[in-house]
Amino acid sequence: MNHLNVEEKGWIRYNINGFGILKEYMLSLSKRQLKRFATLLSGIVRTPIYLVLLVVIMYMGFLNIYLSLTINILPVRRDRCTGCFQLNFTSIIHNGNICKVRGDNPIELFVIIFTTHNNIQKREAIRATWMSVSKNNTSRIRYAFFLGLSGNMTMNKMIETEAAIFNDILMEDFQDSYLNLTYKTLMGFKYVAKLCNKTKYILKTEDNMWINIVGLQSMLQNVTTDLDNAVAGACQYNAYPNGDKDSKWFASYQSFSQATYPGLCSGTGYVLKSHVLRNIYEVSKDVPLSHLEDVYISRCVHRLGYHLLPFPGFLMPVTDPCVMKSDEVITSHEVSPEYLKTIWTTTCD
Ligand SMILES: *[C@@H]1O[C@H](CO)[C@@H](O)[C@H](O)[C@H]1NC(C)=O
Ligand SMILES: *[C@@H]1O[C@H](CO)[C@@H](O)[C@H](O)[C@H]1NC(C)=O
Ligand SMILES: *[C@@H]1O[C@H](CO)[C@@H](O)[C@H](O)[C@H]1NC(C)=O
Ligand SMILES: *[C@@H]1O[C@H](CO)[C@@H](O)[C@H](O)[C@H]1NC(C)=O
Ligand SMILES: *[C@@H]1O[C@H](CO)[C@@H](O)[C@H](O)[C@H]1NC(C)=O
Ligand SMILES: *[C@@H]1O[C@H](CO)[C@@H](O)[C@H](O)[C@H]1NC(C)=O
Ligand SMILES: CC(=O)N[C@H]1CO[C@H](CO)[C@@H](O)[C@@H]1O
Repeated sequence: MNHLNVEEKGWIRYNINGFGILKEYMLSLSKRQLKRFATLLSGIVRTPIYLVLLVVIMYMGFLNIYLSLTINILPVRRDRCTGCFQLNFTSIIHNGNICKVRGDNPIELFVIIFTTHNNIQKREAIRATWMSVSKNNTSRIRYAFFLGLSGNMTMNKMIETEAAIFNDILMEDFQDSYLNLTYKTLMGFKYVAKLCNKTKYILKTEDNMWINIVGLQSMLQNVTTDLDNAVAGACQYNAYPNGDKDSKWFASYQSFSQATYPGLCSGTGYVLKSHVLRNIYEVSKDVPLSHLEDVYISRCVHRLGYHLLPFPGFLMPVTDPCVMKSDEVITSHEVSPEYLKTIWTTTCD
């Protein structure tokens, strides 16, 4: 499967170095544009304009400014494709009952929680605190933990045992790893689209989060129609691809060819309506893989003509338990299992 669906593209890289600044720019051109650029350049070389250019360059040399150009051709990722990204992983732990409702009582919120094998205490704390409102998946709020396979069969067995006790874990047969998070996202979206399609809202989050469900419900009352064509959360419009090879968020120019991402909503917590999720799931087949799941979702959102809706309260710093339970905080990142319990048991006025 060629999920990246690459095509060849030309790159012009130019550096400006002077006045103590070093700037590097990359310009992406299709092969045809590159050819035209080359023709233009050779045209210039044959005319007196070339002299002018030379003078400019010399002048800059005098001022200690260097300009350098490199041109190369690299394979880059296409923005769209037809049916190139159809995941067909198999379910190892399945549970079609989580969203079963008695009578005509629709589910208000389904929470997709990313987890991984070792995070037993995190799952335990979430069940005991903010997700206890699901009343073991019988209330109008439901949830499931999502993960892939570990290379360690003992760990997979432990998850199966845990899943048999709590009935709240789903596992598919892709390798569970950071670079496979987009698979996990689409696994969650598929579950909701296929087996939880009567849900009004969906929150996608992770197992190291504090989620203020009461605050979230208050927010959802405030933004109900805004969410008809949007995904809301800790969203930003301008995010730059991380060029640092040692970073967890590194994205090579090949995997992402524009200078900026089309914005993104942090994968630590975003909300959307059921039909928006379903449409993202459907369009994902035509959007080549990006291993950064929040970037991937943003691409699908843009492809559908939807937008990102930044909302206050998402991804707030960890603070006083009573602030964590107020409307000021909807999600908070890297909250320990112990602190989740502290927040949960603190009584506030
Ligand atoms: C999944 O799809 C790939 C190609 O897209 C195919 O080669 C493979 O056999 C499929 N696997 C299953 C389990 O259907
Ligand atoms: C939920 O299920 C767990 C284990 O199955 C049980 O210990 C707990 O009491 C149940 N909670 C509710 C609210 O039913
Ligand atoms: C597999 O996981 C188990 C349980 O966490 C651990 O005790 C064991 O050392 C692991 N084995 C390997 C080869 O990593
Ligand atoms: C992602 O999952 C696939 C399917 O299990 C596996 O082949 C691949 O090696 C995984 N990639 C990473 C980076 O873990
Ligand atoms: C909606 O979910 C039910 C199971 O809850 C499933 O039988 C049905 O096929 C789903 N509908 C769609 C359009 O996926
Ligand atoms: C929703 O709106 C009400 C009334 O304006 C406000 O008091 C409340 O804090 C808002 N909720 C959130 C989560 O922003
Ligand atoms: C924790 C827990 O008990 N979860 C419930 C989730 O939903 C299933 C339905 O599949 C119930 O059987 C579980 O009890």
